[in-house]
Amino acid sequence: MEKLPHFIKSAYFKKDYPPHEGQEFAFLGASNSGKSSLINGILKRSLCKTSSKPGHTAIINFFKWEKSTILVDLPGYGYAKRSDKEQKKWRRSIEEYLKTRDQLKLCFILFDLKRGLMQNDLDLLEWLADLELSIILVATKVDKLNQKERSLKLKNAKAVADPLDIVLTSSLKKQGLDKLVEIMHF
Ligand SMILES: Nc1nc2c(ncn2[C@@H]2O[C@H](COP(=O)(O)OP(=O)(O)O)[C@@H](O)[C@H]2O)c(=O)[nH]1
Ligand SMILES: [Mg+2]
Repeated sequence: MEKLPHFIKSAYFKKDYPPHEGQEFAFLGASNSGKSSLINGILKRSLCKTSSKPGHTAIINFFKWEKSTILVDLPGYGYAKRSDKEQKKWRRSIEEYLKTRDQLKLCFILFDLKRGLMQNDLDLLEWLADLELSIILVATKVDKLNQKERSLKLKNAKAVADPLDIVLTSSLKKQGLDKLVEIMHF
């Protein structure tokens, strides 16, 4: 019997993606938006490396979660210290994945609620919509805000993201993760 969950592999390009007949859910967002922490929260294991130093890799990581479901940690964007060459490699890598991965069922786009939606996030939203991919917006680290700040930030984000819905999460407090699980099981 296969042990679940587990890390499958890392890849830059399609030739190295793991073959399988199940479905994939991708996690996208700026560096430091909390992608790896959220994936660990869903896996209920610390399999995915998290970091307070953003943007150190531009690699795609595949994690097997359930029998026929794989979670994909895509490299974060908007990391200014990346060189032009790295930036190009990042774009090629992420673009190839989004354009060619038949198993991709849904993209979760994460953003730190305290920072709000940034231009990079909006560009990504537009790009994914052009590719006709399904999108769910996920606000992260909501534990950093009190109730009042939270509703204000959410209101601002909703105004920009309309008509997309936003799921509120905190990996730290294990909030909202069940909602994401529910969406993936739907
Ligand atoms: N307060 C708080 N911090 C978080 C949360 N999720 C992630 N972080 C922190 O944010 C930083 C970046 O997280 P990480 O998961 O590595 O983000 P990634 O770069 O998008 O994969 C780390 O220092 C985490 O500890 C959360 O729910 N609450
Ligand atoms: Mg990460």
